[in-house]
Amino acid sequence: MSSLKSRLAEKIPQWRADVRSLLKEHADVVLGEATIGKALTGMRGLKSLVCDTSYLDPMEGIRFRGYTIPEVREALPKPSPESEAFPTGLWFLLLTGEMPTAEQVQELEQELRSRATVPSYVFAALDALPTDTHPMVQFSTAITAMSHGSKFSTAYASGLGKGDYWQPTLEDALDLVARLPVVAAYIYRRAYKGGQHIDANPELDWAANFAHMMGIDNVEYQDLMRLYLLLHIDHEGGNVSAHTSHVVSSALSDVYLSVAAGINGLAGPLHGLANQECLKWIKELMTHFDGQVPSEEQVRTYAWDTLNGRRVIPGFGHAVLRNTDPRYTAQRQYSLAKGMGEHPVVATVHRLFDVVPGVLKEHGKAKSPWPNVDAHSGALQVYYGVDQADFYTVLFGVSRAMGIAAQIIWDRAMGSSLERPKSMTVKMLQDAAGI
Ligand code: CMX
Repeated sequence: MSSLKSRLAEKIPQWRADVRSLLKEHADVVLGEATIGKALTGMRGLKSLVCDTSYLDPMEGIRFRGYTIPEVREALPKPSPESEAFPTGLWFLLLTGEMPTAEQVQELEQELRSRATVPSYVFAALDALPTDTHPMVQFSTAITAMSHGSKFSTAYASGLGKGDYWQPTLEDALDLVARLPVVAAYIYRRAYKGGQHIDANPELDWAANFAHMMGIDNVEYQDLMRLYLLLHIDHEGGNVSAHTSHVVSSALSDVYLSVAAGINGLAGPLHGLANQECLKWIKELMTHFDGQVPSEEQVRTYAWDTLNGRRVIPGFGHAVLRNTDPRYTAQRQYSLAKGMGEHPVVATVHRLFDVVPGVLKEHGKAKSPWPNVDAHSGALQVYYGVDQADFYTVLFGVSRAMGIAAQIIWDRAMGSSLERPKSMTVKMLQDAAGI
């Protein structure tokens, strides 16, 4: 048994006991209130989900199993002391709650390498789509198609007991995570490089191999890929993609179907697609001002034009965060440390940081005027020549699928219930309000 699986097998009985005891002895403890306001505003802030992999504090940002972003970047195993940490190590941490050793990460990397063969029917399904199909549609299609080989669904059909659901779910998750870079690189090469595909390099780690299969063998980009895939991995349970996958998975749909559902949510412009929208907005802004890095005044004018046109400024604001997203800060620091600040797109992103929050504050609508992860990620990709903005949400999705899969494994291990909240009619709300 791999050390990942054995750590889970050892820990799950205690986690189950903790959850059972909460349910048996404290089920009536009130966590928050469902009000008419919450029902009509997307349940914003309603405490009604459980997620152990990560927690999002409005001011501090994300913590992965209790660790901040700087802490995981420092403590997780790395290919070399100067490199970024292996995102697969963070997946181990999300799954088990334990900081992995270098040996455990190497074992997981090897496990993923051995599972990375994508069934030919997945490529056939992709090849049946027009090449200009949005990359997120292609990505979702490929993930859905892989459900054909789900080990969970086969085991479930054979009468698998509930206590063991997590085991074939872990198998499916390992297969899925192993294959995602192959699938995503296939989509990239198909969409933008004339379908000239590149084989995996077994010498490389999971993240670096993704960069290699995209066709970028620059070691700096491989390191950026590690950082990118680490930063986007998980953002607790209530965001659109994780929440959607959780609901679908609660019906015991397999990992592929559940993750694909979340990926479809990630493809929305208010969620993951904001990274695409942000780069497009920046390019339009720059084009508007002769392709130069715009001045502060020009950014202010353009931001106001966007707001007055009743559009959102992509990459700014957040449903939970009320401060600059530490995922943004990590990317900004990375760009400055690597001397990327002079690149016109990176410089424009930094100028937006100086201007847009002030504009959004003056506008007075957004509860948070600060940048989120999507405000910076595209500029780093452009720096290394990946300027196909339509592909950016696939990069996000490769990473986020890991966090979602970890959450699903936890749900299965805990025997989480079918998700079925109660809806009400507007008339019922009016009655409740005494109208
Ligand atoms: N530009 C313009 N208006 C904005 C805004 C922005 N960046 N952020 C919020 N607002 C507006 C909202 O549209 C809303 O307007 P209405 O009252 O007319 O509907 C008002 O401010 C209040 O919204 P909020 O409570 O602050 O924000 P929400 O929780 O409703 O939405 C989010 C959060 C992220 C969808 C919103 O800030 C937004 O649209 N941002 C731009 C898109 C973006 O960057 N999304 C990525 C988020 C991170 C991720 O999931 O990847």
